Amino acid sequence: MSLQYKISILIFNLQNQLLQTEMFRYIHKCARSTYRTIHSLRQELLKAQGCAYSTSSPNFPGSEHHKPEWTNTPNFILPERGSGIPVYRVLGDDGAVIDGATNPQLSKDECMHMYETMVTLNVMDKILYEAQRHGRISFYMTNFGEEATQVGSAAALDAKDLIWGQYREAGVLMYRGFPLIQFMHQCYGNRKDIGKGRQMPVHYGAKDLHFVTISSTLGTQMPQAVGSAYSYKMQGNGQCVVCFFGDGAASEGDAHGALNFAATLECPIVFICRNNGYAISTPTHEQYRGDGIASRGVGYGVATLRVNGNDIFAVYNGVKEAREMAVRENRPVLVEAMTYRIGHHSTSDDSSAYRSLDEISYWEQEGNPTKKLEAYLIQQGYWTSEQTEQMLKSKRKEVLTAFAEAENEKIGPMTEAYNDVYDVLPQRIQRQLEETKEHFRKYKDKYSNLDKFES
Ligand SMILES: Cc1ncc(C[n+]2csc(CCOP(=O)(O)OP(=O)(O)O)c2C)c(N)n1
Repeated sequence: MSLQYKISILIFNLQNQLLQTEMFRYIHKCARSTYRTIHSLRQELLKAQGCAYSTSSPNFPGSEHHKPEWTNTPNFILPERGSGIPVYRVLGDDGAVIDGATNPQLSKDECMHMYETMVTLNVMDKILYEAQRHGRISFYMTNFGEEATQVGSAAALDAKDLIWGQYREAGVLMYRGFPLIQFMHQCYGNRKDIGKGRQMPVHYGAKDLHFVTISSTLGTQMPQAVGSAYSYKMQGNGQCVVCFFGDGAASEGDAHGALNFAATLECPIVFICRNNGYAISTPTHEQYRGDGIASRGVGYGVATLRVNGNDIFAVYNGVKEAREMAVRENRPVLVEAMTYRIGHHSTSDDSSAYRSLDEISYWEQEGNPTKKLEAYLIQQGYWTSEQTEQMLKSKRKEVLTAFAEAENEKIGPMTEAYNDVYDVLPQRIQRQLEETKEHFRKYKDKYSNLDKFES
């Protein structure tokens, strides 16, 4: 390259930088003057509404949304005063619709789809839990006790609404039609697993069913869900985003960011908190001291409802209304579903170390969401208890068939551990991949299980 050419490039770059600096200065100037105009227009508007600073009412900008009054006594707001946010219910203990409550009037087919999903989920949980105990899969988490919260929500949503889950929402995915065999492939991490066997069991995901892949780190899905809801708002696609999380995850900093961003950016999102009383061994009284998670929604300016999470119609009505509000008004809504985690936290947990068997059996009997819906179905003449036995038998067969198929499937090729780290395989990772291949060629005889992998 000639010196002359180098100098001309240098001059060109310098000119370019100068131009950019000028441009940025200009853009900044414009933005500042636009902001000043908006600010003074807003002040004019406040004045016109009689909201200018005055001694008759405290019009601080920090409290403009709620228009408080002055008070001459230092009255602290005591959180323990009052009786707590009420729990919305529709079904009584006997499975009949309570007087004055709204029956969602779902058709027999709709009710049966819900019920069948709850029963299948239960059967799948029992089989996969046992499979883990026998060491056939590495890990599992059951959904016992939370079937109505999951299935009732799924039924109330549009099939294209985007779901971000925590890990205990398999019922939502099942209701949307995720095949049993795919649950099994994921838990076995075999070559037919959509996630290519890279994550722990129960970390499902299904692009075609608008269900974002689960990841283990608590709370991270919450601000991400808000971001996608903001994008849905920009697109104006009429869909909303739904974000599930537990009472424990609600203590993460991400939960705060998510609720606050959702409120201030006016995003069409429904947050569904599964308040099941525990975060592993931590009971809710060690998790928080406020009125559950619902009371926080109000603090963020988020429309909030607390429902009986064991009552499928209460969950259905609540989430349906929440969804409509979120889409219609571009606003976040929080639904706190009160329920109970009947199973252990996961297969790595023995919950008898921190809670009594009496407590568990109380919720298994009294709060059982599947039994409650079944009682309703029997009253409607849609179902008989004899049919339950038959259904359990045939679901068991279906689950076991899928289970055996997944168990006999090969694991994907080892090379899959290197793909998808980036969109395109960088050279340095390509080199590692070649080294791994070479390693297995050289030391084939040192490994006893290579036949389980696709080559
Ligand atoms: C950031 C982070 N901290 C801790 C953990 C470990 N952990 C996994 S599940 C869990 C409890 C979550 O409880 P909750 O949100 O109430 O959901 P539940 O299991 O009751 O459905 C914890 C602490 C984690 N996965 N991520």
